[in-house]
Amino acid sequence: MTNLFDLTGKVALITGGTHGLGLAMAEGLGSAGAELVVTSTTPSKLEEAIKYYQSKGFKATGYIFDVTDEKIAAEKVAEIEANHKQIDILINNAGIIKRVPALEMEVSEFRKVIDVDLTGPFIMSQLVARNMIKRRSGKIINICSMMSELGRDNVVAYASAKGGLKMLTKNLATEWAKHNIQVNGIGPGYFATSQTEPIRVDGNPFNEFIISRTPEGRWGNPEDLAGTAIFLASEASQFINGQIIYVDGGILATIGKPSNE
Ligand code: GCO
Repeated sequence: MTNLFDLTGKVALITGGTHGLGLAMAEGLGSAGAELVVTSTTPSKLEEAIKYYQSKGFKATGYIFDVTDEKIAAEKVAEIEANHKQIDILINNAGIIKRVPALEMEVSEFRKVIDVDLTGPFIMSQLVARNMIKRRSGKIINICSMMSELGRDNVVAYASAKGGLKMLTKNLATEWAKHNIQVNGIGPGYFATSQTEPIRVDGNPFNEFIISRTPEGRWGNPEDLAGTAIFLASEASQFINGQIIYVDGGILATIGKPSNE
């Protein structure tokens, strides 16, 4: 039986793949044989990430551009396809969060989060799908969130974007499955990354809350995501479409339990 999880010969484009969850998923795909193409808007972070991937023996290239700028993104995707044969796998990982009470959030702040976390994945998916459709093959993986399913104080824009990203995933699957493109999502639970650092500090009530709310009793580690990313990027998931796989330590499985248990 061939190795269904082998990504040798595949080109994987990971947006925001310079740190945290993006880096962990990129490293997973690289370890499965994929060539890595990573985007960022921060040259220093990109340079450091590419050096890291190359130190692991992966073929890795970086491109600086903002996924919300459809004109630049179109130029860059064309450049990537010219330089790297084709894009077999797209991981829409780039995202931002703004933690502000809904009543205090500036509309401009709301729009910015929606633009990066939802419009950006739409732009990138549309751009890579054109040649995936011609080749009748492609994998698109959208990085959703617990907030694709649940609300929480102070993340109204992020939750709205991630809820939308879940439905973007289902809708693109509906339209593109007939072209043998699999469009799925990964919903990370609460992971120990720079994005969650402010709410993870010892003594922060939210830190204890998440640990108590997660049946596995811990924050996720970025490497906990690599296997699911490889799975959804590989031949092992050819008949999976429009699904969000939650890698959450069990959070969504439970209502939780009283603190005295
Ligand atoms: C927050 C966290 C979450 C996590 C993740 C959960 O402020 O609630 O940052 O948004 O990052 O998205 O799935």
